[in-house]
Amino acid sequence: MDAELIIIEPRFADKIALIKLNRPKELNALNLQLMLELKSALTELDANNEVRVIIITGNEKAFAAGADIKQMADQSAIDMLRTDQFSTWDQIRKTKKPIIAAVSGFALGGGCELCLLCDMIVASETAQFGQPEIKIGVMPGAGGTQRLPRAVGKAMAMEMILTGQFIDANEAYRIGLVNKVVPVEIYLNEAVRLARQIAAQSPIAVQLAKESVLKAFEMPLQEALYFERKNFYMLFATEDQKEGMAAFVEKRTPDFKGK
Ligand code: DAK
Repeated sequence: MDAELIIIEPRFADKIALIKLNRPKELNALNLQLMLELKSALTELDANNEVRVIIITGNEKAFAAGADIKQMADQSAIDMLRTDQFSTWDQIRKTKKPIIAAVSGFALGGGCELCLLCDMIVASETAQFGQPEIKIGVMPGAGGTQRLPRAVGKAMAMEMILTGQFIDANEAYRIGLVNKVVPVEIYLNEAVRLARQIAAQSPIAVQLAKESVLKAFEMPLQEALYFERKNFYMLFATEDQKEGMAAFVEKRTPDFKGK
């Protein structure tokens, strides 16, 4: 795929791939082209057996400062409805492999929502998160009003969404929005370290575990528990389950093949 606004860096030796958002002058504002490229990259990497974990990152100054306000400014409601340009976001949600957001600088509006669509967030000490849409006369539209309260609870989500104020990385950690906060020099390495740990597991178990965790936010408890149990049973059809349990008994490291 010829991408202009993202850089894809496969690291097959580690079974991971990095996607770098690359509109630095615009603080990685998520315009339609960038979102389409991101969607295609995720679709390709999700289908690539050499890749088990995907990292999305930006640069030190910005993960992404939101959807591109200049591109949206003159749109009418009917334009938006007719083109449904934002449906690319649904595709990101459908990625089966785990996605880690490695965040430094601004993660605002759609940028924060993109983080919320990822499965884990590693933040640099300089990261700032916010849903400032209220300040430009709108509100979050890519999941912020739903995923943020599920991640951090109603009180903090309300405050962030209704005031538009940003929170810093330590506050994001305190309220459970991010997994860890590390110095800016190492945030990407830290995300890679986390990705490698996951990539060493059985990819089928990882996929079904991710799918099951996401159901916690989408289904009533009883149905979700049933869904979890079926996934658990299904893993007994894999060679990786046999390998994992045999390796435990034989006191060796398992070699998961993804079969
Ligand atoms: N869009 C377009 N350009 C942006 C931008 C954005 N979101 N954020 C920054 N830029 C551009 C600036 O216009 C500036 O460009 P020039 O003027 O130099 O040409 C350049 O990036 C550098 O920005 P600043 O000069 O403003 O830099 P500062 O360090 O002074 O300030 C800032 C950084 C991040 C505090 C500030 O740029 C800012 O407040 N940016 C806007 C943040 C924001 O309001 N974000 C939310 C946007 S609304 C949906 C999907 C997604 C969405 C909605 C629905 N569906 C699936 C339905 C998402 C909506 C949004 O994200």
